[in-house]
This record gives sequence, structure tokens and C-alpha cells, in this order.
Amino acid sequence: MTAISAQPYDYEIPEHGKMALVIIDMQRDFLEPGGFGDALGNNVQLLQAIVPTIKELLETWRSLSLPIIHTIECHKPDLSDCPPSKLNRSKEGLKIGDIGPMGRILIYGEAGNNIIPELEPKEGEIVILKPGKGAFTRTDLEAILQERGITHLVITGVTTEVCVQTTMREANDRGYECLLVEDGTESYFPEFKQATIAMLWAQGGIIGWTSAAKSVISAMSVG
Ligand code: C5J
Repeated sequence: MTAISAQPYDYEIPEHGKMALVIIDMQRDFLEPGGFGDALGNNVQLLQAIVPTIKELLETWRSLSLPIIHTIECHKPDLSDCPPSKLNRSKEGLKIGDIGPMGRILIYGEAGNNIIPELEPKEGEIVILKPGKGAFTRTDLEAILQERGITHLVITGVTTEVCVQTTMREANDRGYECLLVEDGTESYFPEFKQATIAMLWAQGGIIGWTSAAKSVISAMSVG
């Protein structure tokens, strides 16, 4: 069996079709200049730097006809799926549902809520609309994975310590074998990214594995 060189040890690639690429929340409002993240004073260039890497992984998965999952953090226009505990937390005054630079913040269908054009999903790829930080919370993701026999998740996206880490922990608890691509994920706070990576594979891979995109792609090409 082919394996990906990873931390804390090699990650075995399962049989064809069982390993999905997961791309978390690569949305315009988080990544683009003039978006919500930018308006809050975050350096969105940090997040933009991972786009070519994720694109390369996406092309690899597409060329091998392997399952691809995109997620979008979003809410219904009436906010009925947004608990007060999430709605009321905002440091800068702008809240979910308010008008931001690219439409209502985190509302499905608004311009800023869309996935960036470079990584736009193609027909047949799975798109999970998630109201929480984790992609399993109040979504059909687990049922979809079970139906398709997917057991392994190669995870990318933003932000490392929030939606990416939460999703990986949720997946790990459900029995999925997860690998985070280190240069395929980013945070507005580099120290949070590094801390997340270190804690995921501590204690013999307590949450899973991490690896570089080039190691993933070269193992996929061989396998
Ligand atoms: C994500 C967030 N996608 N940081 N959202 O991480 O609120």
C-alpha cells in the first residue's frame, strides 16, 4: 500500500475512492481584499498564499476522479439556523447578517459568501453548507461519507484553528482518518496555525496526521 510521508508517521492511502479532499471555507469574504476579513483588519494575503497549493491538490483529485468536498460557512437569510451564541459575538460591531463590503455577512448566496473563483466547485463535487464551525454539525456530511464509503479525509482550507481544526476533530471522533495539509491551510494568526499543527499530531497522532502538499501529490501520483 502506498503511503504519504507525514507527521507523526506515514499516512496509508486507502483503496481508490475512499479518500476525499476536503476544502474548507475558501470564501471571498475570508480571502479577498475588500471582503469581510479585510474590513476587520486581517491580512488576507496570508490566506491567499495557499490558493495555488489547494488548486494543485484539487487538480490532482480531479485528474484521479477522487471525491472532493467543499464547505461554505453560511446561514439562511432569516438567520433561523444561527444560534444567539454565535450571532451575538462580534468584536468590531459587524455581525452575521449585517451588510458587509460584499453583501450580508455569512449569508448564503451573497457575493462575499461564495467560494473564490479559483477554487469554484465543479458539477458532481460535494458542497456542504455549514452553519457551524465544524463541517459535521447540522449537515449531511457524515451520511454522505458513509453512503460513498469514504474513510479518509485530506483536509485543507481556512482558518486553521477555527473551522479546519473543528472539522478535523469532529471527523476524528467519528472514526475518519484525517490528514491536514500544512501548506494548504492558513490562519490570520500564524502562531495559531503552528500551534494547531503541533497539537493535532501530538501523542502519536491524537487527532490525525499532517503533511506537505508535495508529499501528498507525489504519493498520489505513484499510488
Ligand atoms: C472559519 C471563522 N472558516 N474563522 N471561520 O474558520 O470564523
